[in-house]
Amino acid sequence: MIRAGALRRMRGMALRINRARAAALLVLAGASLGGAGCGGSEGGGSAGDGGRTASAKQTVQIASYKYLPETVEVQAGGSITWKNEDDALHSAQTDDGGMGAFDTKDLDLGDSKRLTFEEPGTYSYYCIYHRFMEGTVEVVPSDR
Ligand SMILES: [Cu+2]
Repeated sequence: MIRAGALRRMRGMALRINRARAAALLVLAGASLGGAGCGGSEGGGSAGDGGRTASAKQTVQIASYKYLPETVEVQAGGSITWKNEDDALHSAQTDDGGMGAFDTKDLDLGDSKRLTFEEPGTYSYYCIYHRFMEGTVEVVPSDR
């Protein structure tokens, strides 16, 4: 009888722990959903949270014949600055004519060029001098 009772108590405890864990997971899930809603498409009007999904201002470093980061996300209406930290001439440009086409033109060591992006979309770009250098700009709709 004593053993059976102890067993029941242990089972009860295990059940309570599982319930507590499930509740904690639900709370976590709710929190992350809430966070996404804040910075996402709903756009509740809190300007401070706007930077959570994509910043209005980004910087891409050019170093060791690479764009860093290779993919950069910016809000529509925001800007990206390319800064050349290589001792070689580089550029960042899309093929001509496409929607959202851009071109930083020549960037020498220490040069930087800031471009503004208005049209949401994904744009692949490259360096005119080193075609293996490739990067991507993702312009996401502004929530303002
Ligand atoms: Cu280059």
